[in-house]
Amino acid sequence: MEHARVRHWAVIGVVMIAILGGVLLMAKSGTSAPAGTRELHLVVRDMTFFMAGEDTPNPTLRFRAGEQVRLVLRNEDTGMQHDFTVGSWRVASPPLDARQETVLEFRVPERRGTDTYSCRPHAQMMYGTIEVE
Ligand SMILES: [Cu+2]
Repeated sequence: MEHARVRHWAVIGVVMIAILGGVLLMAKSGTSAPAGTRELHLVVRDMTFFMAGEDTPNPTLRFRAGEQVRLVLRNEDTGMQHDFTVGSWRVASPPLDARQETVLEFRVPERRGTDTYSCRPHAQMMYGTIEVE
């Protein structure tokens, strides 16, 4: 009986710590963008787009129709200019030199389906899919 009670409180303690950790994590990640804005960080290296910290080349970007996006783009390719554009959305960054970074803020169209993003100077190889759901 006594043993079961101790275990009961231990379980509650673990759950409380998990909830607290989740709240802290949410507070921390929410500092850079206003509520409801999706923020993503894209990096260009070796003529390829990557999500910062990941290694899937030219990853599929997923958005919700109508959502606000804050896209941070960084060019890490030495000696080469790159940009980011979604032609059908009229979204385009300026060309970035190596080690340059820019922030694009835009609203995803209210239309589900797929679109394509690319780098204009290298659109033949630097492109990927956007899925809007
Ligand atoms: Cu490029």
